[in-house]
Amino acid sequence: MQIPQGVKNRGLIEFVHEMAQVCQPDHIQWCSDSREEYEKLCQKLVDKGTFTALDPEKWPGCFACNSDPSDVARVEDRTYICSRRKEDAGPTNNWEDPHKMKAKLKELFRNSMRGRTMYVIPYCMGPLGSPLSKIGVQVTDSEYVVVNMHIMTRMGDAVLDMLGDRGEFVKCLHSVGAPLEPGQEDVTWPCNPTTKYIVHYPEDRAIASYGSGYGGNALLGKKCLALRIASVMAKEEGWLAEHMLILGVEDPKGRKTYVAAAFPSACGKTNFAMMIPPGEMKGWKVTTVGDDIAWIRPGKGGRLYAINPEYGYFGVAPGTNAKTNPNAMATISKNTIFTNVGVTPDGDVWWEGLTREPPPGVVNWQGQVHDPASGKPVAHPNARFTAPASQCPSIDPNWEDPEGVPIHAFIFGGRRSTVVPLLYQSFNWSYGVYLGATLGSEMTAAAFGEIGKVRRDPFAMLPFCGYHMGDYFNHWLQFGRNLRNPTRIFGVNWFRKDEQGNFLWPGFGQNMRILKWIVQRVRGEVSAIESPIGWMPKYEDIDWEGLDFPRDQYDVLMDVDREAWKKEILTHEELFSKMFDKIPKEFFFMRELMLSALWRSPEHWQLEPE
Ligand code: TSX
Ligand code: MN
Repeated sequence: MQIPQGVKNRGLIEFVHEMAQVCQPDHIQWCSDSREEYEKLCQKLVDKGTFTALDPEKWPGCFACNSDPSDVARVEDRTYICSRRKEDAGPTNNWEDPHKMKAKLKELFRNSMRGRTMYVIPYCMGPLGSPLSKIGVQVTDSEYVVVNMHIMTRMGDAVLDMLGDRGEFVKCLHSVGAPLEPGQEDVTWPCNPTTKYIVHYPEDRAIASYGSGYGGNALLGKKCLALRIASVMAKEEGWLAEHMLILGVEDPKGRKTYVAAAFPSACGKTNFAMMIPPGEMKGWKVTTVGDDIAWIRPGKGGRLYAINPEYGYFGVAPGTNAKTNPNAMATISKNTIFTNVGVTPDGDVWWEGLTREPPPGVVNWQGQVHDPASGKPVAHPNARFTAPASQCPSIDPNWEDPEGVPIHAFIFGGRRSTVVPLLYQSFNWSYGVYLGATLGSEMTAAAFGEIGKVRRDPFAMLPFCGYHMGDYFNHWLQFGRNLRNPTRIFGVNWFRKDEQGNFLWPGFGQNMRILKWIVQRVRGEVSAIESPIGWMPKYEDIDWEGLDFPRDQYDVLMDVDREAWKKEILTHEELFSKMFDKIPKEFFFMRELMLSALWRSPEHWQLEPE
């Protein structure tokens, strides 16, 4: 094996050597961060028929590709946390004994890269040189993975420098699980249609992914490292690795407030991270630090600081358009990879929600000319774009600050058509942790269960926590005990509906009005009403400039129905029963406090003194 000059780390050389011994690739290629390498690999993917170059006038530097129909999403039932002890993985993760799993995977990976090239990708999650960043090295036999990693991570020589000769890194092994016999022709999306494994070894800081080429399963820096492995590191080292967007709010005086927000899937996280305030709110601006993951640590002044470990966006395409997210549209206008969208004969792309009607002759994600009568969608509902974060017009000037940005508020939100009001503020840190732990969202796609049913997704971390969820709640509580001035926590729900099924809140850019109240609360500039479920804004304290939103509609949107809330709180029990042995005792007290407060009728809800 030829080792490039810049590689001095013994552990790295050993790792690559060992992986090559097992996987038996035809070639080994060490990756750099060069544009030349990126373009060469894109061209290779075009030559193989995987990529289609889009119209260079309309979509400069953009490509589209379709995955195998069996390889369109994360595979949660094939995702494992192989901690030494089963109870460390907890009841919400799949677990297998790490020795047994390694033996099984060794057989799967044996010769798995025959006929292919093994690419070695040294990458950094977080700004280069930041004390908050973590290094990973992924070996993979997928060119699609390499070009996506070019966009989603900082990679190459600078990372090798950071790693030095003794630095530690997360070992990431990936194979599509489709070796080629001599002379065998490749398919456009190699993967293993029957066998897939996404395996994490938290104590070893190692990840092995087999059989899938799809983003969340194959770009190991994202969900696998930056959430599952990092959450374990964070618990041990006293920080937080969260499934949160980070945005900045600038007020008319130029003062900046950063917030981090957790939402389950299908709540419009990327839209919120890139939100454009309504024109009437002159001088208010939103900037984007990240749309998916936040690493958060206590820092200067007893405050929390956060980085976005990622370098790009791997966002859902359907529903994205010039109205819902103009900043995303600008971000993906060049140098973007589209996966499982529709493509027109003249090199344009299309997905549901981009425009009203699909363009004539558009080819769907399965490669067939779209037939409107078929009822089949043009784009897969989980179709994605991979785009550089630096291309986002609202990118925050401090998004690559190695110290991170100071976080002044946390927001938890879900998609709830009933019960949960538009906006409320937690009384304190522990109650805020309870709000995060009981986060729930209504299902919008049949693929995830009964439509309209509330699915609990604590902190939006259920599929991404690398250890016992009960231990995770306790870590959040403990984290707050160590903060001199705990960050304020808020709950939001953009999705409440009236009896006729209409959304009560216009959402999108209008959410700026909600952010403004949050910013004012953080600064102690506005009072609130003490309801049983938290502090809530008075109608006259929301900025209604340019929006006709009558008080009676506000009252419906903010209503706390006491009977509905008693029922809601009882459903929290269901969630906790699963991990009863490790649920913090605070949660039970919190529930009793809330239940008793719900006996008090609204006319007795107190206004907090100014
Ligand atoms: O992303 C959304 N956000 C956050 C934006 C900053 N979506 C899309 C969710 C799907 C991924 C929303 N949908 C939001 C929202 O705030 N609100 C809604 C619900 C809604 C949908 C359509 C309208 C209004 C609300 N249309 C009109 O009022 C015309
Ligand atoms: Mn996510």
